[in-house]
Amino acid sequence: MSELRVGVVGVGVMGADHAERVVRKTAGARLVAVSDADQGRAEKLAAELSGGTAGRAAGGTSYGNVRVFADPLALIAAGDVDAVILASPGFAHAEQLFACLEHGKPVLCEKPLTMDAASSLQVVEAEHKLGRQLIQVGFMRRFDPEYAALKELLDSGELGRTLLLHNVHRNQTSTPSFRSEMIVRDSMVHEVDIARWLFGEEITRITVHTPKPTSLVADGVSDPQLAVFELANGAMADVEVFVNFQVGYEVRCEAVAERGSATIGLGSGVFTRANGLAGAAVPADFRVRFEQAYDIEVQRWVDATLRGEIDGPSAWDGYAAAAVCEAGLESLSSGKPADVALADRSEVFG
Ligand code: ISE
Repeated sequence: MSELRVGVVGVGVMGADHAERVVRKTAGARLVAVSDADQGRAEKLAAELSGGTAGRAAGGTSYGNVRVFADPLALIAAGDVDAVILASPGFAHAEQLFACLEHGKPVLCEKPLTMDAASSLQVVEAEHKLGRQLIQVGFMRRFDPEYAALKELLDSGELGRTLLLHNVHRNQTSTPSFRSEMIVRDSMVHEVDIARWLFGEEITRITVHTPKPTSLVADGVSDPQLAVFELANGAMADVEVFVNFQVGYEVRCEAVAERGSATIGLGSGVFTRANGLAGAAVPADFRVRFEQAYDIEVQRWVDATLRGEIDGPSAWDGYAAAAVCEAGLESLSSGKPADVALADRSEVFG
C-alpha cells in the first residue's frame, strides 16, 4: 500500500484539525471519509477539504473524493477506508474501537482510550486476542520536539537518575461543561502519560488536592487542581492543572535528577522589549502550542501504518492512563491518596 486511505470519525475541534492535517500536511495519506453526529458539520468539512460538490454515494453523500457517513461504524467497515482516526467523544470510543479491531483497521484514537479502566482493559484484551497491534492512542506530547529532547536527555543518564517531575498545565479558559472530573480525565491525563513515558514506570498512587477554586468557574468546579503521582520506582511527579488561567495556554515540565534538572515549555518565539514591557507571546490554544507535535504524530502514524507497525502510545498506555485517572477521580472525591488498580501486564499478555 503506497497511500493510506484515512477516515476520520468525529469532526469537532480535534477531528476537523486532523482531517485538515491529513489533507494539507501529511504525506502518504488521503482523506476518503468523515463521519459526525452533526451531519451538516461533516458535510461542510468534506466540501471544504475536497473542494468538491455534493454527490450521492453509498451510505451517504460524497464531496469530491471524500464520503460522508451518517454511521461511524459503516465508515470503519468501508472497504475503501484503510485506517481510522477516532476523534469522537470518549463515550463512543469503546464501540468504535471494537469495530476497528473487527475490521482489522489501524486506528489513531484520541485520548481517552475509553471512559473507564474496565472498558479500556477489554479493548487491550481484544486487541491482544487479535494477535496484532492496531491501536495507537493520541498522547501527542510524546512527539513534541521539546518533550522528545527531554526524554532523550533523561534516558542518556547524563543527569543521573530522575527523581521528580514538576508539571504545569494551563488552559486559557474552559467551558461550563468542563467539570472537575474533565480536568482529570481530559487534561491531567496528558501528564499521567508523560510521567509514565519519561520514567518508564507505572504510576501506583495518585493524590488530587483541590485548592480554593478560582472565582472564574461555576460553583462546584475544582479549578485549579494539584496532583501528586507516585511511580513504581519511588519517583514522584506533581502537576498543577488550571483550565481557566486567563493568560493563555501554558505547559511546562521540569525534570529534577541527581546531577541537574531540565525544563521545557518556557515559551518560544520572539522575545520582545517594547513600550516599557518585555516578554514573549503566550499561545491561546493547545493546537497552536502543540501543532508540530500533532503534525509529527499523524505523519509517523501514517508512515508506521503503511509499514504495518505501531509507532506511538499503545492500547496498554491508554488503559494505564485510564486506570490512573480513575484513581484520580477517587482521590478528587475523597481528598485522600488513591492506589491505582492496574492489571498485571504479564497476565494480560501471557
Ligand atoms: C484538551 O482536550 C487537550 O487534549 C489538550 O492537549 C490539553 O492541554 C487540554 O487541557 C485539554 O482540554
